[in-house]
Amino acid sequence: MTDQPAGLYPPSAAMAAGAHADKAKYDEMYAASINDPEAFWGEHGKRIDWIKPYTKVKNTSFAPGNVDIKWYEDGTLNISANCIDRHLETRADQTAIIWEPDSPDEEAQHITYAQLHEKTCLMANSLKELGVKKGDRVVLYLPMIPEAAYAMLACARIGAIHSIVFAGFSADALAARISGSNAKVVITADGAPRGGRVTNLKDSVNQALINVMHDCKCLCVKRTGQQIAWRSDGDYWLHEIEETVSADCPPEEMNAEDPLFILYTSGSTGMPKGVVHSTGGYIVYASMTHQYVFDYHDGDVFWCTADVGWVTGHSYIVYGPLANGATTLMFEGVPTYPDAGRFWQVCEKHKVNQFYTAPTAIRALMGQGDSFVEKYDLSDLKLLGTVGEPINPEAWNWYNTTIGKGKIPIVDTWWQTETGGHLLTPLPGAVATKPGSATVPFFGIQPVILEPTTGEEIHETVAEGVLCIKDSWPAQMRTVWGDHERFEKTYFSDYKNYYFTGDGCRRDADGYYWITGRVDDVINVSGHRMGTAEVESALVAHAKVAEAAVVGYPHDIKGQGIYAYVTLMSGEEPSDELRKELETWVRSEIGPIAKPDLLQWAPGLPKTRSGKIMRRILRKIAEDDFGALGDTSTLADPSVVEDLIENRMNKQ
Ligand code: 6R9
Repeated sequence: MTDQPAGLYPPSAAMAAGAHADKAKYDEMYAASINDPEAFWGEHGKRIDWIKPYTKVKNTSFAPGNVDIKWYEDGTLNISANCIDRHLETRADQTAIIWEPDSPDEEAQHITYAQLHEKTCLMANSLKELGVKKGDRVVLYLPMIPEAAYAMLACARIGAIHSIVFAGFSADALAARISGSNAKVVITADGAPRGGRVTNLKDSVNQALINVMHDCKCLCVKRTGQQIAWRSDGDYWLHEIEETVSADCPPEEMNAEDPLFILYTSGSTGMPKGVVHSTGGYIVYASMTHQYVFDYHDGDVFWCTADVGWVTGHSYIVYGPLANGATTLMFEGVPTYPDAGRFWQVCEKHKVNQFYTAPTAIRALMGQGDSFVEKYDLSDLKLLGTVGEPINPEAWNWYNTTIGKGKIPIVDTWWQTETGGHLLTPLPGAVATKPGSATVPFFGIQPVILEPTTGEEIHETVAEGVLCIKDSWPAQMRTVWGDHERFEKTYFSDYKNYYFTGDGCRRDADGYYWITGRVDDVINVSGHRMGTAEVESALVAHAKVAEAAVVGYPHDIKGQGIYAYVTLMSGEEPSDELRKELETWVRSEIGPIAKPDLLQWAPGLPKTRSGKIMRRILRKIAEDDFGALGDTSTLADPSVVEDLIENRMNKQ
């Protein structure tokens, strides 16, 4: 056993020796990245093939009223060429994507770089056939099948902007996103097998398109072969169009600042916003973090278990790994089907070297016992990663001992849809880890902790407050789709001249960062972001609901669960039936991930005299923490709180 202090896990000598960066290298590169960002990113931008090389590197401003972020602004490139074509000379026959289907009985696919090139070109030409041009938006609503990667790369190839909608979102949520980006085409599949059940995606698309006012075509991938309803006009099978188009599609020359994708994410107010990422800086940063953080080496098999519908899937299933010429694994299924050994069976089967997942999955599997792990040979694993939420010590220990056998590093990566890639993370050969801490900044990242009310930067090493970032990095989001003002207001107005992350954070005496959770009304359910405002507006859209307030509460598996307080219209009576009706309603308005875990009938909600709902109190009640409600004297009607507590205790 080691004689290391409890809670500190330094890189093994072997790891440090073989890694892309050891401690000295990390220190040197980090210092260089901060002292002279122009020189640092100018140099590392060269990891990407440019059509026209950049002469300018960084041109960024966080100044109030003038937030403007540009990287490599006079360079041109194509991301699909960087992820495919440039590897063809040396890696044409190397597997680019290993695809593992939902059912272990169905055969896996190994797609080589040469095949990826052909498939992407066919998809790109099919999109062109449907009239898609540079700058047009294409929505993807797909299962985790290779076509999802082809579609992303095909859009990038012809300069179309993709907007992926997680296939678990409802038809209504899909319609809002298709309309919001005025998409020309939506790409979907007939059905999506997941966990042994099949959802009919095409049906959801049909339903969504009824509510879309502009003309939007639908390109459909045949996945299951099930019966589907075809619209009278505007529907196309991918395999049919592909028969008519060329298998060669020259990549479009894109400016570094041309948008690559839009990805909707939840915020503290209003409806989800379309986060816009651009081309040059994004791919430099996604590929560099993929290489250094996972210590990816040629020939390794890398598996990120996220869905491509989330940013993690964008950066670390598709763009980062493929830009590095990696072999990336794409999994269609779920961790518990056919049983809780599925992840480990896939690791053994495909000799996975780096495995990257979310704490919620680890907690769910940990609860099923070790026998599901012990059946499989996990000796190819060299590194484990986590993302999405803070990892609790029990889950960390289980991941470390049961999966990693106490021998391999765990990288806890903190980042966001908005950041495009990892910002706080250990490099496995360089940084000693502490369970529960995302440790230290990646190259070029200057985290600061501000006192929340004054906005003053806390310079002492030991600090607690809100986490902001002082200066731009290449993969930073550029704007909110169609609403630059909202971009400035959301991220740059509470704390001037900083990027505000929305997270609370503590810095310890060693300078390590510990994320303490969101400080806004965003909750983190199974690693997925959900705005409480979104769930509230779905609830109040129901005819029988007068008012609703939604908060997060601690949940053993999901991290946070959704707790909804619902006030009914007068004349309506609470019932189990109505509770079910409301749950189904939220599922159809947003999707299954937004379904309240607990729904409490609230005759009234605690409000200030000015009518503001006091969420602080609702959070405490949801947490069963009745002793710490704080000051309730400003409430318009304090008796409301007693009612809520009583009902909570009766677990109605
Ligand atoms: C990549 C991703 C972002 C929010 C973020 C924070 C939480 C993500 C974390 C983490 C603690 C980590 N978060 N990684 N909290 N430790 N390693 O998850 O993006 O869906 O936009 O969520 O998730 O609260 O602000 P996104």
